[in-house]
This record gives sequence, structure tokens and C-alpha cells, in this order.
Amino acid sequence: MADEVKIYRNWSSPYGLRIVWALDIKGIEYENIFEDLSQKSPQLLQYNPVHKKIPVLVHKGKPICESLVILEYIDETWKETTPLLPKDPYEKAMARFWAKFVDDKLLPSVWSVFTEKGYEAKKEALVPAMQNLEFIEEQLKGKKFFGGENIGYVDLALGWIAYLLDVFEEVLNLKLFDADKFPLLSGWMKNFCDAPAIKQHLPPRDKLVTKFQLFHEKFQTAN
Ligand SMILES: N[C@@H](CCC(=O)N[C@@H](CS)C(=O)NCC(=O)O)C(=O)O
Repeated sequence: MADEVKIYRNWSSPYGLRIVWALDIKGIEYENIFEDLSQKSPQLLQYNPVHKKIPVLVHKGKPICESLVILEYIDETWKETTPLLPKDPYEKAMARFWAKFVDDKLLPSVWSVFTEKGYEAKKEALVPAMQNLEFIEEQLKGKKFFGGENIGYVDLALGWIAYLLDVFEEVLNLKLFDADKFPLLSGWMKNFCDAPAIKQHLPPRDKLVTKFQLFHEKFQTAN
């Protein structure tokens, strides 16, 4: 029921989108509570006093924080529809490993291309980011999605790359991603963004460009 599930998020957070996508895939009704991160609500601070971040899922009044933890909670709570994680313990461990890789290594490496100052520093930062993407490309061999035929946990964790890389390229005026070098990832991006559960929640591209242009200016001018 809509009053049982609430998501605290904002319009653009890729972590928040993971949750929206997962709930949509599972067909769970929910209520969006949009936060202004420059002025966090008392409820958000009460629900996530440790990190003070979105997303927070509130189910029957109980908060769950951290997007990957929330995804697992969703999968275990609404078991009967479209599994996100594999059943097999080894496959499940591997999915957790790759989702953690996305958050611990891939995302920071791509983000550092964004935050580094100047063309040369950005080009240098691109090297580890591309190496990390190669690991991901390898994982897609023989599969449509990381979850197999359907979008699963790792796909949702990696979802940001499908719609943000191209926004970053425009903002940085720098080629980040060569589809010829990453044919599987390139196909995955298209399949992911075309899936109805994903597509309908993708933030407007022009709004993302404006947001990241402002961010980028801030990083380039910071001491
Ligand atoms: N590890 C967290 C990261 C969440 C996160 O970084 N959220 C950002 C928005 S994209 C946030 O709430 N930032 C507010 C702040 O840092 O004050 C997760 O997976 O949920």
C-alpha cells in the first residue's frame, strides 16, 4: 500500500533512483518524499542520523538507509516478484562483490575525472576509470544484463553510468566512453535505459546538464 512505503530522495540522485527502479520492477507502490539537500528535513535527519543522506526507505514506519542495503531489503521483503539477487549463494556473493566494486572503485574513479582540474589532470584520471570499466565489460560477456535476461541488483547499482556518462561528456567537453572499446557495456546502457521501469524515472537530461555544469564550475574554481 502506498502509505506503507516512502522514499526520501531527490530528483537526481543515482542512489535514490536505484530504489525507485527496484520498487517499480517489483510493482510496489510507494510515496516519493523529495528532499532539498541544502536544507534537509528533520524527518530525514531523524531517519538517517549517521550519514544524513538520501535515499532512505521507510517501510511501515521503519527506516532503512544506504541504497545497496535498501535494495537487499526490498528483494527479501517482496520475494514473490522479480528477484533482484540470484538465489545461488556463490552468484549472490558475486553480485554483492560487483555492486560494491561499483560504489567503492568505479564511481569514485569516474567522479575524479569530473572533479580534477584541467584537461591534463582529467586525462590522467581517465586511465583508472577506463580500467575499471574494462572489468565491468568483462562481466557482461554472454549476458544481456548483469542479472541475466532481467535487470537485477548489479544493473541497478551501475544504473547511473547508463544516463550520466554522456551528461559528463557534454559538461566536460571530453570523450569519456568509446562504444567500440566497450561494445557490451554500450549495448547494456541502451537496454537498461530502454526498459520501461527505468526509462520512466530517468531525470531530464537538460536539467542534469545544468546541475553538473554548476558542480563542475564549483570544482574548477575551488582552491
Ligand atoms: N552510500 C550512500 C550514498 C548516498 C549519497 O551519497 N547521497 C547523496 C545524494 S547523491 C546525499 O544525500 N548527499 C547529501 C550530503 O552528503 O549531505 C548510498 O548508497 O545510499
